[in-house]
Amino acid sequence: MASEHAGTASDPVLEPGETMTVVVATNNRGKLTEIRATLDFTGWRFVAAGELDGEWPSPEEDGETFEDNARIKARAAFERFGMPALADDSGLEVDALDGAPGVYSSRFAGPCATDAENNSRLLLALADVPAEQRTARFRCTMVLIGQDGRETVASGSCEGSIGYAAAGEGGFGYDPLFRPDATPGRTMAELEVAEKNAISHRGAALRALREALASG
Ligand code: ITT
Repeated sequence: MASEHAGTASDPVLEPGETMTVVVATNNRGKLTEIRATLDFTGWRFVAAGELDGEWPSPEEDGETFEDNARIKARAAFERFGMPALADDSGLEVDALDGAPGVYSSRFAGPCATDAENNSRLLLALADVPAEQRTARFRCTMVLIGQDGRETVASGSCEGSIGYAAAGEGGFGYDPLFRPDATPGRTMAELEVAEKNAISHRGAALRALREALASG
């Protein structure tokens, strides 16, 4: 199952009928779809940085943790657009690979690797690893910077294992290879967006973020 925790809350909760526009500092359409599909953010409008500024020149993600990198992206968008900004940094940790690819998940097969190339590299790296040792988890950390510049940080994870072949057309990234413990017999790519959000690292982080804002 997904697990979640949140850092310090900083932003006010919206009054009924109010709308808040939040720029999402991502070029990843899959992330944006999942963030927009979450039902926990009534009154929030999520706009991709690229929708405000053509190609969003994502800053260099040279942090050592998901939180470092989420903060780098959120700060860059907050400073560029002067409005509340949300960033998601996420990745896959494979136990048999000592936690790799981790923060390097999007570039596991090289700097401009496609999802298909990353998945091939992962299958190759695990070629000799038996089923019971193919445990893994997705992690996601969200950093939200409010209009006043203060941060709220929230994280989530999702336990599962890596299969032997891709299955499913949904989601993005490693979803066709990732078999969540919560959905036996199906990969993450075989779930509808709402099903994925209900069990995923990103869904968990979004719920934790919402709770942190509501209790702050
Ligand atoms: P932005 O930085 O523009 O948001 P990105 O794809 O480069 O997009 P990250 O640096 O956070 O984002 O890298 C996340 C990578 O981890 C992503 O490209 C996938 O390879 C993997 N990943 C994260 N969440 C995933 C998910 O829900 N399903 C499958 N793969 C995921």
